Amino acid sequence: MQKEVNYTLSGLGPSLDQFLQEEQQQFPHLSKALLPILSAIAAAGKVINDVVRRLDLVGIVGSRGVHNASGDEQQHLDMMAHHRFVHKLAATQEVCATISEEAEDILAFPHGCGDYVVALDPLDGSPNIGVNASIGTIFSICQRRSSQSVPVQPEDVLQPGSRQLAAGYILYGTSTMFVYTACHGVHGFTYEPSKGQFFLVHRAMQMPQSGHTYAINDGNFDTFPSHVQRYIRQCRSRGYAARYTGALVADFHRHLIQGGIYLYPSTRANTAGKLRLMLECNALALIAEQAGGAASSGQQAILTIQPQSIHQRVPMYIGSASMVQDLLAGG
Ligand code: FBP
Repeated sequence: MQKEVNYTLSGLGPSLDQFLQEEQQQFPHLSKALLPILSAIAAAGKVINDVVRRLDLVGIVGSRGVHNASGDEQQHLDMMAHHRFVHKLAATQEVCATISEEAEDILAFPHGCGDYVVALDPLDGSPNIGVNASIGTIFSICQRRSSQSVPVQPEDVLQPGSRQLAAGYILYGTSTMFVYTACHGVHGFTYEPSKGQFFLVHRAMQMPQSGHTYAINDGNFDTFPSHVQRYIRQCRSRGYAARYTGALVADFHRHLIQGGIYLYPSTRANTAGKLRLMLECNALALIAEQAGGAASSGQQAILTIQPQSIHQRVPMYIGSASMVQDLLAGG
């Protein structure tokens, strides 16, 4: 009889809320609003996690038969996640507006107060929803630039990634993790359902300077720019592992832990790349740089790009610094 695997939850680290309070005390200049906003995002993530773990049972798999502002086919779970995050953010009274992959325009909250704007990809990796593969949520927090006395302006949301106050993601994987930075390092938390809380498991995460894994949709190889094709051939000749899950958050998280590079270049179908600067790239680029990694569009660092529109797409090469530099050197 195989010995039953026993584990205990003793010695759990601080919960996310406890850690956020500690960080606030350690860095008094951090906005007091970050705690309720990040807690609201985590709370919505717990609800999504609960649904994700029983998707086929609750009958929420499948397409709505419509397309979002980016032209992607909208899944029921996309919209359910969108509404859940927007509702929780509005309730904080700290957020004046959100932008979301699932909404065409700025969603200004009627209460009018709140000094912060949040950019969201409520559900990253939508093609994975119906096949029990990892999916994620990506978020980014900036301070509004216009006065609270006027309605939210486009310049309140169209800010370069370097102006983010905090950013992160939730990974609904084999376990559910919350990873964020408030520009004082990157910290990872694992959700414990029996306690209904995220608990610290990775303090001050550092992305390895190099790695032996690359993530790219090889099906588009023939349409990649020549320098990307050269780099992929180099990875193959070095015996690197190709790991592409179909969810940016899952691929990125692997590289944050083990080192590696994720590439989404321009392709025939997406000549400016597929990923959205405001809703996916900026948040992960801040995490990458805070953890010692790098993120580039091929032309410039992701965090320096001045956005022109909410759903603007950019190519992105993100991960271990030396791997991104190798790619750019061959560019
Ligand atoms: P969504 O936000 O619409 O899911 O698009 C982003 C994404 O799903 C990434 O998570 C993933 O890495 C990529 O698109 C997969 O795209 P493709 O199927 O073109 O390789």
